[in-house]
Amino acid sequence: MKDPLPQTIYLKDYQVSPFLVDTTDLVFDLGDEQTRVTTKLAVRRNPASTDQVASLELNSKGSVELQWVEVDGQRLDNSAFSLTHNLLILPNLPASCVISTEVSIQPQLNTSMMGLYRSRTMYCTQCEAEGFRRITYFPDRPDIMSVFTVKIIADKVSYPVLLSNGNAIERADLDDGRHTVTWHDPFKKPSHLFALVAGTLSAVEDSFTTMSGRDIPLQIFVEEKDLDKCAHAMLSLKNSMRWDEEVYGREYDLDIFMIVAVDDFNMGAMENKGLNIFNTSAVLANPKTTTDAAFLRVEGIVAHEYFHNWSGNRVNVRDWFQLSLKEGFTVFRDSQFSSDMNSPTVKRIEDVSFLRTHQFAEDGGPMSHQVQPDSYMEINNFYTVTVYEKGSEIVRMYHSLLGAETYRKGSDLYFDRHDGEAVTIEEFVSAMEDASGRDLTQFRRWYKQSGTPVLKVRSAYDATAKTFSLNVEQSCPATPGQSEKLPFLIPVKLGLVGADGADMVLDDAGQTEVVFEMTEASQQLVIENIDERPVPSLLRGLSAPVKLDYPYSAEQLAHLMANDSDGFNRWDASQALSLSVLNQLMHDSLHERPMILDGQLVEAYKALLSDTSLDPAMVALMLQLPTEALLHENTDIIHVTAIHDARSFLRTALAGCLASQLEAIYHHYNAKQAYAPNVQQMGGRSLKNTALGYLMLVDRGVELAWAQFQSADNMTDQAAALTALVNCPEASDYAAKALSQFEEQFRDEALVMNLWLQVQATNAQPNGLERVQTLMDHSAFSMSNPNKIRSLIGGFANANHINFHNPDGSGYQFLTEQILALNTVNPQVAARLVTPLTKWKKFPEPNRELMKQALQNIANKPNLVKDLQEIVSKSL
Ligand code: B3K
Ligand code: ZN
Repeated sequence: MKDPLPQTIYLKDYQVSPFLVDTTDLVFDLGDEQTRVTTKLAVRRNPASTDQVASLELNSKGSVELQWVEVDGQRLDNSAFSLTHNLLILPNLPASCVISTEVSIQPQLNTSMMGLYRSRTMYCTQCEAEGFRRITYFPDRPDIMSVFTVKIIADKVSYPVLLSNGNAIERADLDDGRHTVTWHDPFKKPSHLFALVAGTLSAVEDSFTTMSGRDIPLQIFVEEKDLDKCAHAMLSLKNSMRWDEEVYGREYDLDIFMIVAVDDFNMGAMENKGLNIFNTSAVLANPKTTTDAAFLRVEGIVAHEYFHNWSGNRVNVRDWFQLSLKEGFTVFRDSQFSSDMNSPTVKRIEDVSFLRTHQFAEDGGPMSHQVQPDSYMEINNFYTVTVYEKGSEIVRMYHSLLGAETYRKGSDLYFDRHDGEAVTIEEFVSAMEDASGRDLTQFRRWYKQSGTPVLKVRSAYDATAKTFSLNVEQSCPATPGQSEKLPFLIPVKLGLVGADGADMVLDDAGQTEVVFEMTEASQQLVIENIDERPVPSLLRGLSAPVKLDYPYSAEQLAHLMANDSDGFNRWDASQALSLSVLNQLMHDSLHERPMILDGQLVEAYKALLSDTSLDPAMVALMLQLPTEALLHENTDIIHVTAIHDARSFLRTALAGCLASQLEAIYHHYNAKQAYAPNVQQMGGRSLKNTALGYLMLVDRGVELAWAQFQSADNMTDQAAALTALVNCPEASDYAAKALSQFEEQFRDEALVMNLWLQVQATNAQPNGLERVQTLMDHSAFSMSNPNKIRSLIGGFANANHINFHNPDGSGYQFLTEQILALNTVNPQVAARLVTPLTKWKKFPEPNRELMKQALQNIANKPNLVKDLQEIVSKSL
């Protein structure tokens, strides 16, 4: 029999907690068999609650076993409270009292990686969203904020380092070989920001002097073997601390800041107060083992978690429907930081590519939801690209609508007003309104209407009146639960590019770029004194998270590609031009017509490659054709093979036409220099390796790739060469040699071996599934490590489309088996793996039915966790 659907939680049902918790005192006695946790909560009735006789409800989950409970020191007998499988209910409490409990838990058996669990030799925690209830009985909701004091007791030899939030206030050795450390965090915090770590860890130490002159020790704790991989994270941390002071006026508050790296972690990292816990993949970096992309990821995640200290910790969320209040805001803050540290245009292109590929796809599928959802079944399913990335786009729009200065006034007001509170998205909007004096009523729709709006723009040039008019219409497709949408406030940043390639003057003030604020379903913008028909450069920098529909000709796109003063739109024109070519090729492939290379695109690329004034990073990005994943998002019906064949054809044909230019570029940027992860070098490596990818297709690359693989002194070049060889049908001998050499060289480097798994998982040559299945038995793989699952199984299902979507259904069956194997073991990782199957409605038969069947098979599993039940039931 099918399990009933889990309960849905609604935003409209939010009620303040009947009790507040002023202080939380915890004692952890860590043992191999049992861990004992005693909890002392100073509680009082909440004056804001309308129910002053309510019982106190404390949450639990998993293997929390209650030993006893006391009220004001009096042990309660079993009739004085009730215990359900996940609640301890205490009736008839006085106005204020101290509740004490003791529980036993078994972190060594906890595979969910929520609550207290073990990663290799250490204990660590992850409490957001609802992990704290796996540790002890507690009112586990973000609006309960209290001052924590935490005493940890553990064996001194196995766990010499004992960490929690705040400052260490007491250390002592016990007679029996154990020791204790007590931590006190002076800032009130919600339970999801609690952290504990115990293990044998080594630390890299540094310090930072804050704007008010306080010296803050900084520590990054890792296993000893990884001490040589912390310098980049430390530098990123110091840069983040300085940047947040300079750009947002935010100073660090505690007396110490710590980061701990753990191997087994469900996501990138977690912003626990003063004690951030990181996935090793998001903190460790060293040129020999880490690619440029991973260096940038480390910098961005270190910054993101640090920035949460204000946007999330000092000002917290009232309930989980407000998640984007901290996540969207913090993603925007980290993207501003990464732009300032590196190339703003490159960063914007990467962010928009990610948004279009993943968030637009989510918004167009069955899991489409608002940035502030109305309901959820399992909150962990809502840590999504919509909440994070679209949420960040919304904050970005405040920045562009209000201007940097007023935006800063708004953020200052928000932080000052709500310091120490748990608030809602509405409070953020109000702060922006009050700081700017603007009415943002219509703008609020961005939070409550799901779906990706489409901006349809048509233009007309009147040579006699010398006017250029833009007729703009906005619409937003129906999404689950929302058939009709009201118009959004859409900032459309635009310029007009003349025949000479220069931006035209748009108004009397001499501006060459304006932000047109679209508020109606349909509007007209007339620009006067325009002497010739321009090419409009629309939505510069993607000024709003919308899709643009404008009938550009290939000539116009080539013109923008060569001339647009907005670097982002220059790249976007290259994407639009190649996209239109790919669409035609796809069509030809589908109808078994010969595919023919478009001359305009070749000419545009030739011009691009001859323009020596361009940033190599930009040239690389413009040369990279839209990915198959983006093509899937961009089409109504996903013809996997036609898409794959069209893209392969175009890459090969371009490689043939551009070979000598690409070869010259390759050699130019292959000049030896000492590796540094800086913008300039990264751009050169990116272009060189993009050129290598093309040269592999025309017989010119294999020897180059093999030589590069052998001589590389850094992981960016070595991994690019390995990927090139593995994906090249003519290089199978070299590929096999490179794979085994790589394995030999890096068998002790878990993160590098994950890359090794991923390169093979995404190899698009035939028999992909067999290769993945073989790798499942390799010692570098483990079903209990989320990074390895993401690299091998996730890599295959999300990025090896031609193999995963094999029309015999074998890819779907394989994925279903892995999801079900993870069902109760690690629900969060299992739920993330379902995403590719949720898109079944966009596929033609037989894939459509096979994908649907796979979802059905998951749905039919008895004891399906609610994480999976929610996604599967909403997708079917
Ligand atoms: N706030 C955490 C995410 C927690 C995810 C829980 N499933 C990391 C971050 O966004 O910084
Ligand atoms: Zn975050």
